[in-house]
Amino acid sequence: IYRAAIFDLDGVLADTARLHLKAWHQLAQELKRPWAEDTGERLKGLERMASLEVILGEESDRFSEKEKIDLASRKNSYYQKLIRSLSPKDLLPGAGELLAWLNEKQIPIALASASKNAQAVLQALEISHYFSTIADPEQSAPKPCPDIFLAAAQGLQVEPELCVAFEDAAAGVAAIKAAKGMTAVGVGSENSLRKADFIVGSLSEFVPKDFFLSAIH
Ligand code: B16
Ligand code: MG
Repeated sequence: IYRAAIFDLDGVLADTARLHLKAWHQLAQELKRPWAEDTGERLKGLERMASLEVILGEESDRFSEKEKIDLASRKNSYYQKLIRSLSPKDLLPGAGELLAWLNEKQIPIALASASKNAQAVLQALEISHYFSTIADPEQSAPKPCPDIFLAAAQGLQVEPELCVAFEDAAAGVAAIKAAKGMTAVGVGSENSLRKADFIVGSLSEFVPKDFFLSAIH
């Protein structure tokens, strides 16, 4: 029985993975980089500079650090333009219902997203008020390091082994599994999420009353 929930954002709560992908694709085209079929899967959950390395591939060495920072911020400007059109209808299936259920049962909720745009996305989706704490990705080593999930648990003041965390990316599941006994729920296609303790196709398949002890008795 668990006492708190920790969520990844892109690909778990919000249908933004496709927007990240679109922005990277635009940059890749401008750089005339080839676009492999599995690029989307490989980019999931990676922080911005690590994602850029995936896009640059073997041409990475041809760019200076300064040029890479400029390329990453160019991608970010494309992404920020895309997220301006987000609204509550871009919540993924079951996300709004699960957050509302947890909130009603007074089970604390944290965010553990690698995205520096997370606050803007939460606001656009109108779900900011559900979160007791938002772990700061700038203060944590990137996933698959467990840091951001541990920071989220600490922010909630709940032991990691009493937290369930939700992830759509292999790197994120690895981060949860390294977080001192935290339980991982993989959201999405089984293949990339095999290391999770539980796997659901979407959050609408997750049955919260089987996992959480309500703070209200
Ligand atoms: P930003 P998550 C991750 O968010 C995304 O999955 C990943 O595609 C993105 O590159 C990363 O955030 C950084 O985002 O460029 O906005 O800082 O899945 O950890 O919620
Ligand atoms: Mg994600």
